[in-house]
Amino acid sequence: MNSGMISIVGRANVGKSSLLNRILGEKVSIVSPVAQTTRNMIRAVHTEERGQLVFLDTPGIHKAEGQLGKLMNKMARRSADGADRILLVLDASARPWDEDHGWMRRLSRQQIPTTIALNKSDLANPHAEAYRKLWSDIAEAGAETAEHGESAGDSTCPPPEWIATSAQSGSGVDLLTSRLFEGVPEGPHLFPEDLLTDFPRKLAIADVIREKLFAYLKDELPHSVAVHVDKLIEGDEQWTIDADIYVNRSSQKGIVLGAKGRQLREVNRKATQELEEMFERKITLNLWVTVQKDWTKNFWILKKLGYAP
Ligand SMILES: Nc1nc2c(ncn2[C@@H]2O[C@H](COP(=O)(O)OP(=O)(O)OP(=O)(O)O)[C@@H](O)[C@H]2O)c(=O)[nH]1
Ligand SMILES: [Mg+2]
Repeated sequence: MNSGMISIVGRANVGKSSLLNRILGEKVSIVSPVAQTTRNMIRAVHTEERGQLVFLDTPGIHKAEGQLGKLMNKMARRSADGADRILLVLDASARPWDEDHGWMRRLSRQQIPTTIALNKSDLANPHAEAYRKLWSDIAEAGAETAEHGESAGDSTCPPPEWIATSAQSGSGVDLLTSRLFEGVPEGPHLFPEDLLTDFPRKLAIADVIREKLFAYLKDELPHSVAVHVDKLIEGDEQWTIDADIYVNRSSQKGIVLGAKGRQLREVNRKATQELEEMFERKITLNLWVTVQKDWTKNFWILKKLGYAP
């Protein structure tokens, strides 16, 4: 058997969480068209006869503003440190961004083997070659710097393996999974076989609510919104969940509520439906919108939300 830890990294919105859910065949990490959807590190376990892959889904690297953004970037960068292998996800349908560049520079200078998923291959992908060229240029430049003694980095970083994937259609995902199994050390399972994720239940519920909410919010508003599960009562027959939706300013409260609170009711309905499927129970979900002035800058609130260590 082969078993190992794989850190999934890349810039925001490339499909890291979508790809993870596809590999697992289960939804453990929320997905949305909004950049910076994932805010925590989410550990998920994929067990097969051939071994176990333990994934860490991470926030996408982005130009950070404020304490939350910086914490997310830091979390993502550090996740690469303890991994047996890195899965760098790129969006082949878009040209390389500075953040892709940044990851390549970082990964090409370290010794952890890297697999690269050129994701969104179901879309036109005229930029796939540009990414390959970018990697070889960066790796070459790194090797030259090391030769001139300007860097302590070792130039013998193994070349990455490239696989075209589509988290949407599933194409390339089986191949990717096989290559990841081949690419981690021989060894027994690291976690119990029936464990899918150790992400705390209250945080997972908050994320489902946030995902439903993101579908309605535009521009910068998603980045000003957080969800905190205040109470979770797990009865035998049904669960009751009380959750607060935090916004930064009182002007944002009405936007979240929508006309006559209709939007929030819709969010509640969709979240309840998904949570009932997830936990196979009847769920009563109570949602409140609360103004928490500048919560994105408040360390204690970030900690309460599980966004800070
Ligand atoms: N067409 C297409 N869309 C995809 C694919 N993978 C992901 N998406 C879409 O891309 C968007 C971002 O997906 P996520 O999985 O949330 O991306 P992420 O990299 O986890 O993003 P962050 O958590 O913000 O860093 C969503 O709208 C997905 O539906 C794919 O293979 N093809
Ligand atoms: Mg994500």
